[in-house]
Amino acid sequence: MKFLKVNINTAAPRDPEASILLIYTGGTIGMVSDKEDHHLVPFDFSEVIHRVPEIRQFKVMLTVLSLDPPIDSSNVGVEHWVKLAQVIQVNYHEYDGFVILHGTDTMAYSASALSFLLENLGKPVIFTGAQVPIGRMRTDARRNIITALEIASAHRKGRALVPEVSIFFNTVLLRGNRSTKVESRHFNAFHSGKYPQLAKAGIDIEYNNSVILPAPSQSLRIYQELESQVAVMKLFPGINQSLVEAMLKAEGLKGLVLETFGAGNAPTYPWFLKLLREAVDRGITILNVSQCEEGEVHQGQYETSLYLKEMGVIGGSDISTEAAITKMMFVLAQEVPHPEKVRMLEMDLRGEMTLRN
Ligand code: ASN
Repeated sequence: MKFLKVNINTAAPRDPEASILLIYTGGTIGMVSDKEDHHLVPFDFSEVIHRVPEIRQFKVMLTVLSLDPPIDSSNVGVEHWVKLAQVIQVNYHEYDGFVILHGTDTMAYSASALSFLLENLGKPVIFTGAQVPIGRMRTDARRNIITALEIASAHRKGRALVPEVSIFFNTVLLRGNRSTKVESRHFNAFHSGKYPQLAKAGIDIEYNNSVILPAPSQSLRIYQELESQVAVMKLFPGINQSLVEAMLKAEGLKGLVLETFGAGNAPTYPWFLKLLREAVDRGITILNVSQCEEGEVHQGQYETSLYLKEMGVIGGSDISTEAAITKMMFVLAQEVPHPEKVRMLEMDLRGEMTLRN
């Protein structure tokens, strides 16, 4: 996988307010209709930039890297996340901020993964994209790119206003690992129901400073390992024993995100309890997250979650599924003893969950 530097004719202002690295990975933002079949396929970024002439008015130094070839975000994998983290590390000191153009379908997963891979991040890493390709009249791409660039450049007294991995979309800036794609048709594609918006873009961009992560006191550390032997199991009434068994006994499985009902509840069928208990005893790490859009997991509130706690299932509080699966990939790849991995999953590492005592 490689990134190409795109030579674009942006203005190089004499007195730039910031320098930004724009990383194009693909997604609808840069798609065109395939001539034969009329389905959307990604296209070259040098074309994309021609559609946003406003960028030339920005007083920022802009460098563009483009994934070659660009991809639909359904094809994003662990290797793309590691590569993006490496690109940010290599360029970290040269730029004030990073904007990643990415398909919307898996953007919340990618933003979550990057939040874990980049520890002590002191600069903005903003994901954005579009619902309508940039070549179309009613595209939302132009506004999303321009606002993301503005937020990535925003600083006060030499410090970035938003030193974390976030998603800017439509009118809102959200913490990356708190976001979920909720819309496939309208422009307000992302939501973060369990955490306040970091900023809202109207006539002005209003920052909600009290909920933005503080600047770190230590320097950036990147991680390059993710464990891919993980799975998500969404519970539903009537779930079938052989399916649960096949999943829990899948060869090599190391971790499971269990999407439970309400405040972290699951069936108490004897076969279900037995399979879960055996999995935990085999060393499979299980993280309990709720299917609810609001509220959190509280293991032990009901009998239907008490046994999960007793057998060693970890309560995920209000973490989203996207953040839970990427956090699990990150934590299980660490070379630390198992109890330390459990402790990390219970902790709030990058603002991804709310801890309540
Ligand atoms: N399929 C596209 C993607 O995620 C959707 C989009 O970007 N709006 O790459």
